[in-house]
Amino acid sequence: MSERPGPREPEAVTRKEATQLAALLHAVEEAEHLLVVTHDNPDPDALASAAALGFLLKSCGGLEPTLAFGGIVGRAENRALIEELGVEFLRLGESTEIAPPTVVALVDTQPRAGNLALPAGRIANIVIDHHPLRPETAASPFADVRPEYGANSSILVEYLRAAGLEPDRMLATGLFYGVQSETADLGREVSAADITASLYLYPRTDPEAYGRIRHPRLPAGYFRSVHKALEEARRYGPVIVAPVGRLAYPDMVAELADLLIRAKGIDWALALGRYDESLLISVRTAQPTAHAGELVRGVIGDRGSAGGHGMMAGGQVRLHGLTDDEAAALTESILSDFLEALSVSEERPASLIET
Ligand SMILES: [Mn+2]
Repeated sequence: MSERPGPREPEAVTRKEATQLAALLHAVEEAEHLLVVTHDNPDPDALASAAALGFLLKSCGGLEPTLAFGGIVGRAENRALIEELGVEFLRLGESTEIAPPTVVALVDTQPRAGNLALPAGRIANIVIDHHPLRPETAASPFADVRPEYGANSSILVEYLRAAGLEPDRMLATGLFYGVQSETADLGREVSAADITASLYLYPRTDPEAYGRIRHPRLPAGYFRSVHKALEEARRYGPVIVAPVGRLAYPDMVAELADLLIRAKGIDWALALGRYDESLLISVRTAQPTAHAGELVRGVIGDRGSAGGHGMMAGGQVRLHGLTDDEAAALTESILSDFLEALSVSEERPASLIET
């Protein structure tokens, strides 16, 4: 009988992981300060990754990390996550200055990703991400990009283990939630590494804290946006689109896309809405072999920025300086370009909830 490889021992550290860790620590050897930046309006995977890298480089590199992002966190689950993690995040603005001796690390994003508040011209010294590799990342002295990983948090778990560092309950809970939310409970774009990370993390979590993150109380704005999305949602064959107008908070579009992709018979869900001076777009697909990121990049083109994975993606288009009518026209044209790209522009729209 041939030997089959069993499930990987969560505690086993491979030589590759040890080498990666050594290279990462080498990249911060001369550093005095560390700034860990993740993408704007960060999701749980991004927040947990930032907290984990901060903990790692504080413990092994002796650095006092500042964690930061641009935009805001609106989703109640993500706000609860930050609270449970018990770490401070600095909000980066366009005018935020970063002193030169600071080592900048990006997590769950890459240089010039579009939704990143890193000042132009500032090189990221460290990049740890699981989105498709961007050419600009080649300029970073240390880059570890693994698009085959469902969650960036799973990469960070490997670094912690390689360093022999035990995450405390809050960090383990945050990382566990990061992996679960990013992979729809290990059901979307999941890799063996995400499962290994989850098995490692789960016994270290605080189940009550996890419950508080997973099932937070929701503000009225959430219900208003869901109500509006359900009313506005139109089906074009297997595609559902929901233009929701003004958003209560930016990450609401992702929340709505996650909700709408659960509709029976739907292969693609698209939610879009306005926040501040931007049109925000979130896309989900139920097709494991799809290329949602490429689709969104292709449709938005030079009208804005976009990125994502195979089954989830997002983008933003600046509406700055446009009148309400012009903004509405641009939104309509983006919407119809999506329908075109998904070959459903000939379909007759039908309401989701009215029969
Ligand atoms: Mn991620």
